[in-house]
Amino acid sequence: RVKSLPKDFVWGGATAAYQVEGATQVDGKGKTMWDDYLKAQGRFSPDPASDFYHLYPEDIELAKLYGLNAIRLSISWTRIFPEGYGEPNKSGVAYYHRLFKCCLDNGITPYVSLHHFDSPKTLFDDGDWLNRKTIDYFVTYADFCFQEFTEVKNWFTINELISLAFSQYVQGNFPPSHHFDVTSAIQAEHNELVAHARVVNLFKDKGYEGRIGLIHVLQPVYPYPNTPENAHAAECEDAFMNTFLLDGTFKGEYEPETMKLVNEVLKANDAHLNIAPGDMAILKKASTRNDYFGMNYYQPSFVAAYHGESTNTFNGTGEKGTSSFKFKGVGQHVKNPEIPTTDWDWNIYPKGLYDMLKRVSETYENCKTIYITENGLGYKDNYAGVGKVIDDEPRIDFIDQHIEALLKARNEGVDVQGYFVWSLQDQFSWANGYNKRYGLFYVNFDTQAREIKKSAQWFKELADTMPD
Ligand code: BGP
Repeated sequence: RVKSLPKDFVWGGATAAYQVEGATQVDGKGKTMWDDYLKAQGRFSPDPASDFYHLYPEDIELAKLYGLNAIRLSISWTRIFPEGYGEPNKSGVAYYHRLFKCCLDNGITPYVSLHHFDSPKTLFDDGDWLNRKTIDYFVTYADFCFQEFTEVKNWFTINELISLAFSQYVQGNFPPSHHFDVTSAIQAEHNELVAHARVVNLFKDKGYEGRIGLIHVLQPVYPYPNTPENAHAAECEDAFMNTFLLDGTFKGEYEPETMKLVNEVLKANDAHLNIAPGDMAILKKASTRNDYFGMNYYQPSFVAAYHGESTNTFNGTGEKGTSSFKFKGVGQHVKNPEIPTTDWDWNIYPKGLYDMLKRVSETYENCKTIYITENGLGYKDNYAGVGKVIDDEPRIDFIDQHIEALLKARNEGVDVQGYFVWSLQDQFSWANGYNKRYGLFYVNFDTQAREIKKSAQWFKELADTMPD
């Protein structure tokens, strides 16, 4: 089964600050939009998570031992600016210097995002990305990080703009839990794009050293069954979830064909988008200045037309078959019986990764180098005891098939230069908690002990195929 990796391939594991660090109330950290929300929800706590705040040396050491050469991290905005703005918090700044140093000392290159779903509570209360002041504060925070963390050479502005907007305002499983508030969703998508573009422009105008880009999760949409009506539903969902953001990022304009479909979605939901004067010029300017693109890929959706009222249920427990999603005037998610699914009802379809890589590289000439910045399998791993390797064969199969799809696209000319598995170590999942594990390394959340999974050994084997 073992294939080989290309020379200089970036081979990493991904994390996000709030999902791994824990230590949410130490060293002057401010609250994010999650702290009070999770407390009120009472299902699980972000403390101590994987206690990465204290145990990062161990995790970086494991990464090195198992053949990784890169890690995705995010900076928690509220460790640096507890309120989102104002005076920087020295201990937060010092923590990230220690963390980056540890990575670099071990030959693990850090790829760092500035925002991974963790808006400061103060700004969240004031409208989050719907309030344009958040954009200004984000630019100031970004500028501070570029000046301060000169040891970082690979930056991403925002992680998964669509997941944040969609989960907050359509699916309702992220705070503030709105359902089918389509106006807020599309506005948040647009405002986050403006924030990203302003940061890219600043990075380039000020001549900071290094590379910058953003991360989109791409979820291909296939009609099922393939009828003309369902094909149209798939196009609408695709425009709303993928094309709107890709156009905004790499063309600096929303193509007429994209807007036709997006407007159809907005109209069916009595929603509207407000584009402020000057926004499109900002997007245009940034559209040629991204050094690379981070693509996250998990699954496609299969869609049939739907014109009834919107309704959804979210499977956040891993009880197979409990999710449903019906979006008025867009479509409903259906099960394609030929496609296997996870316990959380996510479709397993590696070809979707290949399809998306081809599409992005063929459609967007400003999209240069691509890194797969997340891909992995949420799975209920079976703990085997202290010091015992955990058998996670289904995860190996999943990663193996996706690497295969990546290499196929690469062989056909798509410039993919790296792969980050989600996730490096087990961590908590925003809307699912601690039983949805993704890590190469198992975390015993009672003791914080790390155990090795077979997938980590497999990862190492593949790393060893890379030519020197
Ligand atoms: C992405 C996020 C990650 C992560 C992952 C898995 O959307 O960037 O933060 O959590 O998906 O999703 P989940 O935790 O919902 O299974």
